[in-house]
Amino acid sequence: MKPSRREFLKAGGLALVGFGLVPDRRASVAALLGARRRSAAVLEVIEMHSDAIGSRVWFDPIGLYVEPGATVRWIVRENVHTTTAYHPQNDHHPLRIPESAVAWDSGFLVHPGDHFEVTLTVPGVYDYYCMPHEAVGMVGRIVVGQPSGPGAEPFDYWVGRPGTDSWRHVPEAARQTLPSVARILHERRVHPPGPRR
Ligand SMILES: [Cu+2]
Repeated sequence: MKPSRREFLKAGGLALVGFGLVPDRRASVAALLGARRRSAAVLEVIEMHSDAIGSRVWFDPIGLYVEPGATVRWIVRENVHTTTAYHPQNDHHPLRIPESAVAWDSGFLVHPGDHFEVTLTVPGVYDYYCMPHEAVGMVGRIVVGQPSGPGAEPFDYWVGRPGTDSWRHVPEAARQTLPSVARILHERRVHPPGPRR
C-alpha cells in the first residue's frame, strides 16, 4: 500500500531524528535533559472536565500531593470552569488553605485549553472549587508537603469563631467528593470515582 503524504512525513521526521543523533550524542542529550528535569520546578496538571450536556463535571485528579514549590496548572478540556481557593476573599467561602498562603481565583476559563497556574510554596492542605459547579461537587484538594492548616480541619471548624459570621458552608456534594488527606498521601494522585464520560 502506498503511504499517505502524512504517514510519509511522519516516517521521514522520525528517521531524521534517528539519523541526527548518533549514539554518543544521544546519550549526552539524555544526560542534559535529565539534568534539566532535576533542576526545573515541578509542574503538575489538573484537567477540568464535563460530559456533553454538562450534567457531570469534575477535576482530574481530584486529589493531588506535591512538594512545596511545585506549580499546579488547571486546564479546561470541556465546558466552562474556574479554579478558586476556599478563602473568605472568594465570595465568603471558608478558609481551607494555609493562613499565610495567597488565595487564588482563575475567573472563568471558557475555551478548551484555557489554563491557570499557581505555585504552592506554603506546606499544608489546599481545598478549591469551581465557581459555577461547586454545588454539584466540582471541588479538589491538594496536599503540599506536610498536611496541616485549616484545610486539614473538619469542614465546620470555624463555626462560632469571631469574624466568621458571613462564611458559607461547604456544600454537601463537595464534602462527599473531596478525597481524604490520608488517601491523597497514600495514592499521590486520586482520580474521581465512577465512569468519567
Ligand atoms: Cu466547573
